[in-house]
Amino acid sequence: MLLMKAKLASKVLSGDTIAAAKLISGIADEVPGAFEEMSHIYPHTGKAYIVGITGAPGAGKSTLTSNLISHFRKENRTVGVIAIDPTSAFTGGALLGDRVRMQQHGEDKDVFIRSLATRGLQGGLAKATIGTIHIMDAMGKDIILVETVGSGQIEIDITRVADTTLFVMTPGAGDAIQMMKAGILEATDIFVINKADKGGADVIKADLQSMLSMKSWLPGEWQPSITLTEALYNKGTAELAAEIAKHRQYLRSTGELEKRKKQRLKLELMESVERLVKDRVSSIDRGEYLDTLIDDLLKGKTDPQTASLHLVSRLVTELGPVRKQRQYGGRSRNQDKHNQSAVT
Ligand SMILES: Nc1nc2c(ncn2[C@@H]2O[C@H](COP(=O)(O)OP(=O)(O)OP(=O)(O)O)[C@@H](O)[C@H]2O)c(=O)[nH]1
Ligand SMILES: [Mg+2]
Repeated sequence: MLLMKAKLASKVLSGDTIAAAKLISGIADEVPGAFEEMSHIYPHTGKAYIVGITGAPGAGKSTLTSNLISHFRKENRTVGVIAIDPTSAFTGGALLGDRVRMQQHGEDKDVFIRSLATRGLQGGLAKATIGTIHIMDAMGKDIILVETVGSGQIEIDITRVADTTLFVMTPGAGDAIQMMKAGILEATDIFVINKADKGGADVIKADLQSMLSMKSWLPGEWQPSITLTEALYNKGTAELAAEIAKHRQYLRSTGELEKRKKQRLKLELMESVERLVKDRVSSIDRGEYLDTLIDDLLKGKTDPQTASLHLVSRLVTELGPVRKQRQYGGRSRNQDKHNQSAVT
């Protein structure tokens, strides 16, 4: 069993996209073996540059992404793309559209495109996205583009995983005002005004500039830049790529890049701890302990704060035996493997 798992990871590392897709699904579905498998992936990560592309539905994110893929491929860079499905019904058809738009890259073995469904994800978007980023990174992808629809908190989420965050806007009413509410001004590194062919791009640019000028900036702080594009006609792609490179250079020279990496690792560590604690809590006395606590809560015998303190102290006493049990389990699995190979 263990042997099989390591095989999957090494397949991923050798560039097997089917194995990679399997592992990504494993993480998204929280298959326990998938996390063990990731231990073989981690040593090969940390090289890729991550660009988040967010914005309203239909703003042109996928068209821009496709243009950026072509641009980076011309520079001989390998590219990974993670398209995060729109969850709501009104954007439900977008996935098919994305496939069509990105189809031209489907034959290129140096481009790996994968979509993630946020619907039904237990651990949320961040965990599955980060896992997929690691896998693509370990496969040697130089740049990873993460497209997500920004229609709520998700666009803020993306800034937690990306090195550079693009926010795609289109000429039209309301956009600039909404941005202020959602805190997007703070979360964005590069603003893209797409569909500039439609006119009105100058108006939105001026709005944006005046909003940016109202903010007070620290000396040397990155001030979001604004790039105009016509993604449908592949105009502005090189300028946008140059802005991304400029921001990357800024992050590198200020130490901010490492800071963002650390933030991501912290997020991942905390999620892992959360999963571990929840798993352990649910398994104390085969779940009976938790049931009893919940009953006590229902009857008003205790409150969540007090109950959680009890729970944590119980967990501390449980951890010793649990660890021993696991070590024993590990030996017994190896033993099985041994027996198996002796038979064959
Ligand atoms: N006129 C014009 N249309 C564009 C431009 N860029 C994209 N479009 C069109 O806008 C529509 C939406 O483009 P997408 O790239 O799918 O937009 P998206 O932001 O990925 O959309 P979702 O993934 O559904 O949120 C398509 O019909 C594109 O052809 C542009 O620069 N000008
Ligand atoms: Mg799209």
